[in-house]
Amino acid sequence: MSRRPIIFVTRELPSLAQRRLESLTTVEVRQHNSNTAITRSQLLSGTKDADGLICLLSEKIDQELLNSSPKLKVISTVSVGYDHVDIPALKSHGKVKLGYTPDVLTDATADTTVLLALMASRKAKIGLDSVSNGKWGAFSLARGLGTQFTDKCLGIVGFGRIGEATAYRLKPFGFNRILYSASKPHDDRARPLGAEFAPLERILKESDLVCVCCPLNDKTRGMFDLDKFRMMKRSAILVNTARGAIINQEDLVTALDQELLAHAALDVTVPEPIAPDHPLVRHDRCTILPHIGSATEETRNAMGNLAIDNALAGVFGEPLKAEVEL
Ligand code: 8YV
Repeated sequence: MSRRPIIFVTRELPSLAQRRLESLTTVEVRQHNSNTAITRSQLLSGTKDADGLICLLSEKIDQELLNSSPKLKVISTVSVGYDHVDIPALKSHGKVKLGYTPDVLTDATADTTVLLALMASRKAKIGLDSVSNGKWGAFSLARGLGTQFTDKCLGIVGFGRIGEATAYRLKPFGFNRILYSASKPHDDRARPLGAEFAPLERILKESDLVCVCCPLNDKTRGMFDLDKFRMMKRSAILVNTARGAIINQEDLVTALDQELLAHAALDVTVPEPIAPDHPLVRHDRCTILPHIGSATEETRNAMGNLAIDNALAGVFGEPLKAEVEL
């Protein structure tokens, strides 16, 4: 009798997906079931005999891992982003498919962008701190005032699924214009929103709220640096729910200190977790969430299930439900 394919899973999945994983009978599931992140050597030894791997964005998938896993047919990442995967190495290796989890996390991530935009515009960080530190004080008509989005300009950097969903959510707040940047214009998707394709520089110059929704790659790494912050309105808000490395964080500290922009609201940082004494964490005009973009029951279970589907398809040589074209 031929052996059952082995799928190695680097973390516990959300409860419903985890139950499904545990009920699988056509494959042997091996799981690193600890609350702490898997170490590199645990990842390499767990994947060594595996036909399939279910992994997270924090786990580096590179040439060394491919070389040490001769049976591997599929890598199934529980994420839409795959900047942790060495794509050229995977491409030249040629025998391993890459599955990911697009679409199912679009709504949750766009919701988080809106959450951060509102937190920043209404100075929620200072307000929350004042409540918990006993500094709420007497009601003031003049202090702690935020801004609103009515008649302002919205800039969306990256107009994929999440960028588009973000624009749909934010439009009803009353923006009078929406600008977007992308590698090419998306006229059909932009038309119903009345969104205009624009170069990044124009977006930075004209927008009151700039939302970063693009993938991390060679073109976008460090894209937001001091030069770019100098182009922004001093009253502008920057929200990043994509990847921390798209922003040069040292430059962001300088830009906030020099009041080149009003507020940065981040769901992603470098590293994650960011140190609690990092100047961005300490800054009144920087709001940071711990990478919760996709962190809802519904979304994380859907991501887990899609990752299982991709892994199962891959180990049995079938087309993946959501495959990255290499
Ligand atoms: C995920 C993300 O929660 O999907 C992505 O690319 O950044 C997050 O939404 C994370 O990847 C979990 O692995």
